[in-house]
Amino acid sequence: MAFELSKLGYDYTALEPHIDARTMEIHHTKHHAAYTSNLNAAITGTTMDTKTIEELMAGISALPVAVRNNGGGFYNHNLYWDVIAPGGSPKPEGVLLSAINDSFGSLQNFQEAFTKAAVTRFGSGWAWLVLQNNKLVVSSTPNQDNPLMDVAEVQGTPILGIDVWEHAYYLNYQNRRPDYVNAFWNLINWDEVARRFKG
Ligand code: MN3
Repeated sequence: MAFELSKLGYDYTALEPHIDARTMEIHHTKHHAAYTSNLNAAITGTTMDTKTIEELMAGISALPVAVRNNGGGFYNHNLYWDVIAPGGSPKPEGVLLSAINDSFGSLQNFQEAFTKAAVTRFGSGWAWLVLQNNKLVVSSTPNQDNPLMDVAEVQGTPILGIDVWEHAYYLNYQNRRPDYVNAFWNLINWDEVARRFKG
């Protein structure tokens, strides 16, 4: 079963000025497309071919590094495109907001923790909001790892993620990763984060 490159629910221009159209187009049609095709190349003709992406992630320690890197890249970008949207959506509410308050004390505390994780992740990687045993935690992972992987320091279900590879922001922000992370708050699709929280 070949994995397919997802279609975005918005145009490449739609996230401007926070994320520019050229970055979006290259990120989706080059980077994400390459992870997808390289993942398919790594699993085709093997017993991995029948697994879901979540099943592959859960057993990643026993799988080839190409599946870790490209399967992670496939999964992570699918999540990333879904948890951002033009104009974002209103702040979290309901059970998600309650869970954020319970776990971090306040929405502001969570935002500070997530921003810190994103800004301080050394080199390429991701920062996450993770559902772990009915609690929310912030983590970060190197490269294309994610919290679904059995090798992750913090394991659980990612419900929000930010790509901090330079390819996600360099054309617009150059070395200014903190500016990109700050802009990300304007784009978060809290409805989608809440949907993932409820599972
Ligand atoms: Mn990326």
